Amino acid sequence: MADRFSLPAGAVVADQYRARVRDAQHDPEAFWLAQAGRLAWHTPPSAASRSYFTGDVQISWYADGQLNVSENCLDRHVLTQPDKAALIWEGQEKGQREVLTYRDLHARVCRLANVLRRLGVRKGERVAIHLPAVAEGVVAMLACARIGAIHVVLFGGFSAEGLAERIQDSSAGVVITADVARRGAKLIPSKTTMDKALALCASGGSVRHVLVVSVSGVDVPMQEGRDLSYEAEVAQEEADCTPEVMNACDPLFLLYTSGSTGRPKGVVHSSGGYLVWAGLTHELAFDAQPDDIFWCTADTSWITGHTYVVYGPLVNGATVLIYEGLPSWPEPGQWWDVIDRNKVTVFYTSPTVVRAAMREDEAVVRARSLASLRVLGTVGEPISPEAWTWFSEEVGRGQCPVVDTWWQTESGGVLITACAGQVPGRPGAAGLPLPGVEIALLGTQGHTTVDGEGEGLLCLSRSWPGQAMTLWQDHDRFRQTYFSTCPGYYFTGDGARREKDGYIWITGRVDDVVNVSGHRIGTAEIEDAVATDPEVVESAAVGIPHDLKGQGLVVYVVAREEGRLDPARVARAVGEGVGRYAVPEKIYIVKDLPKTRSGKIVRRLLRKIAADELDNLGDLSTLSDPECVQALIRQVAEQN
Ligand code: 6R9
Repeated sequence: MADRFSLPAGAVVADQYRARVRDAQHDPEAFWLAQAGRLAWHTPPSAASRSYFTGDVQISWYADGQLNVSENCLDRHVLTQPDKAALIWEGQEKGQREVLTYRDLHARVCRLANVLRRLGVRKGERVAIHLPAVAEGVVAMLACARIGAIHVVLFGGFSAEGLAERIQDSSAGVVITADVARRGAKLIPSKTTMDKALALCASGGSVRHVLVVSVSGVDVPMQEGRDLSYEAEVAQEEADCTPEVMNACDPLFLLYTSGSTGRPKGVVHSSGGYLVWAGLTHELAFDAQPDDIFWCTADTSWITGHTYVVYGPLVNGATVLIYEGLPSWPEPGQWWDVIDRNKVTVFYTSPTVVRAAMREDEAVVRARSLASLRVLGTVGEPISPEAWTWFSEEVGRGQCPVVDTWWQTESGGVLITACAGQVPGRPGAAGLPLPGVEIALLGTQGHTTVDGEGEGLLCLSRSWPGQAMTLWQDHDRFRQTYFSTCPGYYFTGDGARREKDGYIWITGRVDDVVNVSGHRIGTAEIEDAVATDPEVVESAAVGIPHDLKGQGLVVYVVAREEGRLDPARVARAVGEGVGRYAVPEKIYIVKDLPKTRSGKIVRRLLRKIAADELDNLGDLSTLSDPECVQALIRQVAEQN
């Protein structure tokens, strides 16, 4: 039972927080049912969780409740605060700024929702959204929610192949893309890449229409009958649209993420439970206040963008900021200026951004006021105590709590953090599980729990409202992936250490997932892309520590014939198969990979060799050919 009690006596937390944890433990069903009261329901739910982690596995929250997510994020606030800014958008070009009130955002969402309906999109159909950081990204998600379509937001960095795979898997009927995406001085050809992707989809692919948002106004090829101008289409529609009444367990969206096996997983989130979780965690983690200007710098194609650019803050009636530009283009300090110009109160970003800022001249951050900031947060990867302290002192001027938030695509929202104003932060530690979140550390075999202080596989012993319901059209894979390693528990894929007073330190992924600047990259995905080259016999991708990116990706490739394969060609295969963001730091062409006698690649060794940690290679006696290690070290040294 020890794992049930997530708040040890030694933890120094605010009374309100302690009371919440106690209530949640005392009667979880009542606690979570009360949380449903955050939302406006067409039919309020009569029960909270009907979830179980055994047998077939079922994740079911507020099952008999009915609601519409966009109504919760918009209409409710249009009634009470129509003129409050919902969304402040700043473009990367000087002076580009737009403020959408709740009334404005509601109108835009309704117009697009009407377009989608006119194009035949019905409840339950998938709509793919492939947009840069423009207001239309938010509008598109909420428009889908309004008519009960399931949105699938796709990362701008995916290659045509990467897009095609996901569009086919989700069989989206409509795609919303842009002419181009601006990235500093570069223009990324979004529409052209999408055209290639659609050409790759099997003949008779599911996509009927492509709506093209004009970001820079450049001319792009439009396919007659299929492609439509977003602006021309929305201009024809009314600013009102009757919302579809949805069941709480109807999917709101699916979002692809990487795992240990090749194919990306379409994580499916619910309408009711997810929205409760988005609202509750936005409020708790960041101590959200009505007059906040909330800036989460995440791209909307990441779960962080879904939950903390769109659903969490908007369901709570807050003001969110979206900035299209890079932190240091055309010169360092852009993001600090965005904070000062817009009086941002909560700034939520990634450790990679913090590390990059730390490398700049201190004068850059010190020349800015940053006085509006109240709370700082990070997500996506561990933040070192040094980076945490720098963020707190230089950006927060020693005045703002820093919340390191640990969570995942599958969790819908934050699970572990030191809630601002409630739980004291501790540099390097993620914090405590949120009230009602019951974590357990399990032994490496997944059968014994680690009580109190100790280290183990990070699991959850009970469902929470934001938990993903399944993987798109593959419930069996869902069960296998998350519920078989530690029977009876949800296994996160991470390892963790717990201190005496309950603080959790995340020790990193224990599966074959590499975290490059917060991008979750499955090594199998990389290896699959490399394998498309006929000159490749086999390959192994591993992650090694990287100063700026947290982890860097290294790939070892065995070529069919010496001299016929070079690293640039392998890099191209990854760029084309997955996307440029996944191109490895370093590619080694080697003669052989170290394997166990049963033929398993020994990644531990590959990691150490790539990281140049040669003093302690560990036990080599289990290798089928221990000699290969010295040869490998030599080959790597030659290519460095
Ligand atoms: C929200 C998000 C999830 C994986 C997760 C873990 C790593 C996320 C972290 C963190 C240490 C943190 N991760 N936050 N590791 N400290 N605060 O990142 O979702 O893209 O699905 O990645 O990222 O390994 O399992 P997602």
